[in-house]
Parts: sequence; structure tokens; C-alpha cells
Amino acid sequence: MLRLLHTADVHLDSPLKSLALRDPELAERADIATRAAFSRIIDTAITENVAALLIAGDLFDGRQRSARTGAFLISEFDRLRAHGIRVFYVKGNHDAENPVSGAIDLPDNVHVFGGRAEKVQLAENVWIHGISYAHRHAPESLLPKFHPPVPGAINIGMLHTSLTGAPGHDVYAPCTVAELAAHGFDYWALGHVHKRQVHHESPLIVMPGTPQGRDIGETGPKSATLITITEGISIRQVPTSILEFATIDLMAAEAESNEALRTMLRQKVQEMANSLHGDFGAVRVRLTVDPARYWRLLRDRDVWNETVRDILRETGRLWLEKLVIERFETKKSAGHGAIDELGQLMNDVLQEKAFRRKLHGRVEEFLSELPPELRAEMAGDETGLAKLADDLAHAGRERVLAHMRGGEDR
Ligand SMILES: [Mn+2]
Repeated sequence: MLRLLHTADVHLDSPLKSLALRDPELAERADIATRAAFSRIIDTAITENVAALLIAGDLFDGRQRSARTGAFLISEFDRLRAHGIRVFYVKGNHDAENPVSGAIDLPDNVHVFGGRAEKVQLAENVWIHGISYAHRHAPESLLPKFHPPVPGAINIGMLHTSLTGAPGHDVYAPCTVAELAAHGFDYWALGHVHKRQVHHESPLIVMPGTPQGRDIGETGPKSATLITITEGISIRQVPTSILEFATIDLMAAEAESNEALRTMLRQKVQEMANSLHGDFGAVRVRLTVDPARYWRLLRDRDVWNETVRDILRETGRLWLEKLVIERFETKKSAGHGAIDELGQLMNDVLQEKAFRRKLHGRVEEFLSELPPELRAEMAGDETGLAKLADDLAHAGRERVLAHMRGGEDR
């Protein structure tokens, strides 16, 4: 019997910018979680006594050179080396430009696949095949470059690929599941798409997903895939994520008072704290309330932010990722004559060319104060700038209306 552990898309040194803007402490925790999840993979490899760890690309997030990460990787790989565990690594699009992956001297138990197809013998009867592409963009399939399977042996292929495409992920070394299945390998260790998926059973074609979610788009517990080779091949998920992203949706139609709303929220939060798989949770709380309360909540948004943050913190393991306040639409919401009129008026102003020119100017001025990376993140081009300006203008409009509506019952 032989065991292997398969992961991909670790994204060490991922910058987590939007999180850092909202809550630096949580961003710090998320950054630590990425490393801790990788350490957990190393722990699992040792306790499960695997022969090799397979990393199918995007070990690093980007160009940023970090001596700390280099040192971290060396010591983690050394831990495997001490247990006679080998590491096979194909680079992904995010690794392509990373100077660390080329510059640091990895321990001799680590095999980094190069740009030409290679096969490496792992055990008497087991071969690992892989290719790394040297550039960030790989418009064509890498599959034709692979060697054929070694006859009579177990053949494992490692490939960073978008397959036929996945929302939110760049096209990279595209190919179809059918093409992979037809190549004659017994297991395809894929990487690139962050959501786990077993694409094919025989042969097994597995996208393990990221071991640690990085934002609210990557909710739920994350894992690595443990491969057991006996007569056949079987797989099992092993948990890896430290910090788990999650959402609480509270439809608070019945909450008659703020106290009732807080009580409902506490109950939901406690349920989540009890059911969480990871050590910590970063929670997006979405409150949907009736129109009258909506405006009051928006008006007192800062206080509610802190209140929800505190309710989550009381559990000792949950953090607020973001508070989103939404409203039910009811017929009763009509009839704010003057305020509605003002809202409409502001809408008209937002469309005016002169106003937009002025607004864009102000936003550009604000952006110029920011470090270039952050600027690129917030508004990378003309369209990004226009969208940012629009979002800000609409948020401003909502804010003015919230103050006026929320104040009416005083
Ligand atoms: Mn990738």
C-alpha cells in the first residue's frame, strides 16, 4: 500500500487587500491561516505516512519576494525530508513570475517539474508525470506534451489547468476531462480552480481546491486529498482550513425592537460557532429588515457594525468579515413624498456629465494618494474608475436618504 497527499492553490503571501482595509487584525489572522493550513498539510503527510506530497501549482500567490516565505517553505519541506517524504511540484500561473520559486534552494526531497515533460519513479510500480509552464498565461493545452503511461505501472499526472473554464478563474492550459481520461494515466492531480471537485472516477481526475479560503467567495471548510494506492486507487478528504469563511443570513421581519434583533442574531451566531469546522470563522452577516428599520440601521451603521462584531467575538472564534444591510420591499414603503423626490433628484444629478467629470476628478485625486498596488486593486483602468465613482456616489446617496428617513421617527 502506498499513500500520497494532493494539494494545490495554497497561495502563500496572498495580499488580502480588501479584508485588510476593513479589519487589519482579521487580515493578519487570514494571512497566518494560509501558512498554518500548509503546515497542517505537512502534519497530515507525516501522520498518514505518505510517500509523497503533490503540489499542483500556485504554491505562491505572486511576484512578491518574501524571505520569510522562503525560510518557512524550506523548514516545512525539511520536516518531510526527515520522514523520507518526497515533494512533487508543478508551477501554476501564479508561481510563474515568483522569484522565490526560482531563487531559493529547496531541499533535495523536492522535485520541481520543468518546462519539458518528465516522469519520475516514486516506487517500484508508481510514476509521477508533470510539466510546469514558465509563463503566467498558457493559452494552449499542455496535455499533448506528456509522456504516455509507463505500461503495467500506476501513472499519476500533475497539471495546473482551468479545464474547460471556471467562473472567476483565468483560462490556463485548457483541456477537457475526456481528453485527460483518455491519456491512460490512473490519477490526474490537478490544480487552479479553488473549489474542490472530483471530475472523473475511473481514472480519478481531482481538483483538490484551495486548502484555505481567502475571501467570502471561498466559503466552507477546505481540504487536501489523500490518495491510497492498493489494488486500485481510493481517495479521502483531509481537513486543512484554519479560518473558515461563512455567511449568516438573518431575515428579521419579525424583530419588533433592536433588542429582539440582537437576540435573533445571537442565536444564529451561536449556531454557527457550534457548527464551524475550522478553528476560526470570518462571517459575512446579512441583515434583511423592513424598510422603516432599514433606514435606521443604515443611519446607525457604525454602531451596528460594532455591535455585530461584538456579538461574533463573544463566541471566541468568530470575526465579522462584513455587515450587509438589506431591506424587504413592501407596499408601505411608499409615501415619503419629499424624501423620495430628493432621492430622484440625486439620481438625476448622478447622471449629469458635469457632475461625473467632477466626481471622477475627486476620485482620481483620492486614488493618487494611495500606494500603486492598492490603486490598481481599487480602480485599475478607466472602467474601474468609473465603477468606483458610481459605487461611491450611490453609497453617498443612500447615506443621505438613510439619515433623513431614519430620523423621521424621532
Ligand atoms: Mn492558478
